[in-house]
Amino acid sequence: MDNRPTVEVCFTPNLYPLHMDDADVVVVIDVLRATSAICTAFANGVDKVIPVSTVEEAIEYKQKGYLVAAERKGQVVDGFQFGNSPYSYMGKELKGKTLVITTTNGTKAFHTARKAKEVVIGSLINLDAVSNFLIKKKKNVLLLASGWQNKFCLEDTICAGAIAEQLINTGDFRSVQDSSIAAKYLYLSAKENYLGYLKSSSHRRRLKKLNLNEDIKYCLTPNQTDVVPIRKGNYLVNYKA
Ligand code: 3SL
Repeated sequence: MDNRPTVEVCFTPNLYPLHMDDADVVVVIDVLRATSAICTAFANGVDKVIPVSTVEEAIEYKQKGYLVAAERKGQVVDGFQFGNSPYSYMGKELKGKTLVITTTNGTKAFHTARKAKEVVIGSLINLDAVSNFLIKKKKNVLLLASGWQNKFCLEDTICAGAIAEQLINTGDFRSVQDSSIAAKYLYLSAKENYLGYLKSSSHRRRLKKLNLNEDIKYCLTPNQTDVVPIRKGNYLVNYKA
């Protein structure tokens, strides 16, 4: 009998109930752009991130004086200072602060996994860091792609495939589901040129129309930071070994 922990991929949040019982650690992935933005915020010294699902919750935090970001359909929601661009989270003024954020899909996926034992944030920009964190844990991992409004997204699946590949290559993990095999093959086809591979993907086109090309390039550049945001209560902190 093979007792090695599993690493599996869930293509969209609405499939999560089918996978959740197999997971000790859930990795929420939203490459374009929520989890890339969250990793960037930690890399630039943000202390805590509180992901919330709705704009109403975000407004409540804003009224209490928090620094709050809100994005819907790729754009900053009226009345908020920040949206979902990683470039908004590179300033020194955010150091030591708590950031509250709501996004179309990423923070909803975080909420979907709220009952998971452990939740971690993954993206291409912290690919090796999050993979090494999971390799050390040696627990059953579920890679949850945030998708777009519960539809499949190529970039999140490719990132899931990249993480799965690193775990499998250690020999300490196994994958049994076809979603994981598919994610791995998509990653292997894309890994030499993420930008080119995703050229006609729906979210890349959506963000390009909003003139967010620089965000796309940034989010598709692997290993720019070694932060590993982990859930603690209802918020995220950067894991420190
Ligand atoms: O869906 C999300 O959470 C966002 O990342 C979408 S967007 O990149 O801001 O359009």
